[in-house]
Amino acid sequence: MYPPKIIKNLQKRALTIRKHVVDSIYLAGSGHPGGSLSITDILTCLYFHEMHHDPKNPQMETRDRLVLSKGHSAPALYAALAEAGYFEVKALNKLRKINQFLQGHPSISVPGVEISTGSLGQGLSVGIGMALAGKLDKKDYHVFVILGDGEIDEGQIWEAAASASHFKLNNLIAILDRNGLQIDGPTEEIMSLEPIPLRWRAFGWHVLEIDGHDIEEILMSFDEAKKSMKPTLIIAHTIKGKGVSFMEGTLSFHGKSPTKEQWVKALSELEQEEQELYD
Ligand SMILES: Cc1ncc(C[n+]2csc(CCOP(=O)(O)OP(=O)(O)O)c2C)c(N)n1
Ligand SMILES: [Mg+2]
Repeated sequence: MYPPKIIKNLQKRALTIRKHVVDSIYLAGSGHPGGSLSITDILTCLYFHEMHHDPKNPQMETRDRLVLSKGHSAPALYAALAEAGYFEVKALNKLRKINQFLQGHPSISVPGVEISTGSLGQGLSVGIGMALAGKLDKKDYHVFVILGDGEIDEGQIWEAAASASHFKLNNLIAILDRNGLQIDGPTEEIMSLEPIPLRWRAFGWHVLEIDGHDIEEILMSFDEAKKSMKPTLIIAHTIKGKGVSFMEGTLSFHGKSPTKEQWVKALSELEQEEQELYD
């Protein structure tokens, strides 16, 4: 159990990040709101509670590492990094603009970004390299990798899954953003994934299932993952577009910016939710 104050503070932080996601994609005129909003609560818990990191010293050797393998959700990562203090919040307003540093997919030129991503399927392999290095160097950091459910269609994910258990990487925690949608439709129609828990257990992983918008469940799943002797997959059941009514559970906001009217409506919904938290 976590104190209600901790939970509430993280919920407030997540709303701030959701507002940045909506604002920055609106101002950019393009981007991926759906998959950014589905991982916002997870990223908030990582950067504002779970991870050992220092925005003033992004290269600190003992830091926990985060790999955003589903790189198209960069707006949520940038918002979390800016709120954490890696760079100025106002930089978010220049998302995807020519000659600005926050491009559509994460790049290592951005403070706090561990690895450039965007080509799906590669991040788990990179996370394995980081986790293996941690073992070899006898450092006790953890590596977190956020995967999309459509992304795990990629064959490279399964080679990586096999090697993580082979190398006994219990310092590796993968989080599957199980929002049920990929670019062309529902995951089970495009390339059925189930039974996900059995498949990953067969590959030697410890598997947990949580509500990926429940702050307490997210925090507790990290605690449990860190006790495991195996790499852990946290299947986080989420809603694509979470927090904005007309984006929730839809394919249409996978990769599309809101119109001006939609932007205003989205912000007013998020602000109302924020107000309720402060009451
Ligand atoms: C190798 C590769 N193929 C195709 C794409 C284009 N693409 C970007 S997002 C996406 C859908 C991913 O679905 P999912 O992993 O479920 O992401 P989410 O639902 O979290 O947005 C695709 C196909 C890509 N970025 N990389
Ligand atoms: Mg998905």
